[in-house]
Amino acid sequence: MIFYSNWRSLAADRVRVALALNGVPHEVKVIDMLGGEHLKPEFRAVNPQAVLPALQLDDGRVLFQSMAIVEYLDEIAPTPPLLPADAAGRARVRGLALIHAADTHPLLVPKVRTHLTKDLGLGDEALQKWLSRALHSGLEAIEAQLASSKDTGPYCHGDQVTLADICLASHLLAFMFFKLDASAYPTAVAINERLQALPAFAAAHPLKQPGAPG
Ligand SMILES: N[C@@H](CCC(=O)N[C@@H](CS)C(=O)NCC(=O)O)C(=O)O
Repeated sequence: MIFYSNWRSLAADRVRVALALNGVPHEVKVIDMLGGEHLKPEFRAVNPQAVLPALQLDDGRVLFQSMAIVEYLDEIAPTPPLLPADAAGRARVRGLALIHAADTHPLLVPKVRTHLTKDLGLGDEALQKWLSRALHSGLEAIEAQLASSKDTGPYCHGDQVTLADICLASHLLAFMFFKLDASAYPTAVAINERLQALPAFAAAHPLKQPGAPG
């Protein structure tokens, strides 16, 4: 398998953590996203949407969209399982994950930031407000769910790491990248600290990947 990735991509991070958790063998191909390599025809031939990540299977088929890829990995290598055994639990985990992956992260990606600044003329301060509002409102919603549910345990859902934790960690990486303060969300922060202490999350951290600033 070839995992098309970049240290700065939060969506790639979600797949990187899943790969680290379930140990599926793969090769990493770094795409220089900040330099625009993902927009070139060579990468569009891999993923016509021109976004990271992508996962090329050994038979040549290419999987796209991080949540679909993580669920694929969970299906082919279900140890540890990234989704709970019960339907309501799976819905809760997917719901928590999607607050980040569907409702928040799309507002932050490079092409949206470029559109806001280059096409619509937003200045740095206004852009930071945009990012801050998106990230705070997402984390506020996640925190409210986590803090109010008896299903929350040491991790987002009980005592097993799930897709919700992968997305929570990704959300807090965005807080780090955009220099925001997450202290108003103590349940989320405490869970993330537990996650970052796990070898898979530690090894997958963006700042430990090739190309990351030293
Ligand atoms: N929903 C997609 C998001 C993919 C995405 O937008 N990836 C970003 C990096 S995190 C990207 O490649 N953006 C390129 C761009 O904005 O030009 C997923 O979860 O895979």
